[in-house]
Amino acid sequence: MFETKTVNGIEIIEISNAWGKAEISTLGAHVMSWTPVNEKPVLWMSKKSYFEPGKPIRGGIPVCWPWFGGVKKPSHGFARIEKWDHAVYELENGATMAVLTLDQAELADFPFHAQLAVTMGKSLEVVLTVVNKGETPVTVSGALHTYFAVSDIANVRISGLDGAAFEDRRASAAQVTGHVQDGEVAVDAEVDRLYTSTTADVIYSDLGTGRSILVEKLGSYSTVVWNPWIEKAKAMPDFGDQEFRKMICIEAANAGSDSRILIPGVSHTLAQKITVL
Ligand code: TA6
Repeated sequence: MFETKTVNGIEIIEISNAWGKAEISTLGAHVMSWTPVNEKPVLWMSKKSYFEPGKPIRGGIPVCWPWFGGVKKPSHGFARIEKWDHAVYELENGATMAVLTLDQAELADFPFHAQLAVTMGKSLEVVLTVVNKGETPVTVSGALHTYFAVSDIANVRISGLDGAAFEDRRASAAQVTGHVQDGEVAVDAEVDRLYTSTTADVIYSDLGTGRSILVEKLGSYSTVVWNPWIEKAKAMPDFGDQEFRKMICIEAANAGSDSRILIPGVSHTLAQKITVL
């Protein structure tokens, strides 16, 4: 079943079924929370997040499109700060699907149609499908910028990226390229890594709760792992100074060399599927 409520003039879709419950903001087509039945919340949300038109929500699953990062303003594209239309469907297997759409041509320098399909069943599946409705190819980048809730960042171990090349995107990095992941990813300082050529599934384990979560993806050769740590957390007004201890971002991306050329009329899909093991 689903209901909608309005907060600050923004419609929030609340879905619940036998598998759990979730909230999706129509501002940004943004999954704000997901709590499987008999589980603690899977996604993290800052207690200081903005929730107003034109500002990104800090937590959940930001939809970064049609560009990733600060290559242009607004950072991570306009999709996450625009209001999307929505429809909700109850599926035969007991899952619930919310379909959100955006196609305001004036937002981009090319006409497009974007759709985000969020299906909540045993897993949470988030599928971004985009189409270039113009006459010429355009290059886009993006990510499903998922913030996961953790007991403490010191308890996080991420497997599945061993041997993968990555770019160290911290401002303090002595060297950006030429890194290779050695074993599991653990975090004891700022981490801002773009793993540049991996389609691997990732499992992150929380040694504090004993919970492991499988993060699968589709339509992506790049994965981003981010934790701002102390200084960057302090520098963000919508991020509590100590909140970095309670989150890790694992993002299915089309970023860096994994940017995509959208041929007119040919769709591209970027998807992430999250399952509590
Ligand atoms: O995905 C990692 C990253 O690109 C970091 O460099 C940091 O900027 C983060 O995204 C958050 O970006 P935002 O624009 O949401 O503050």
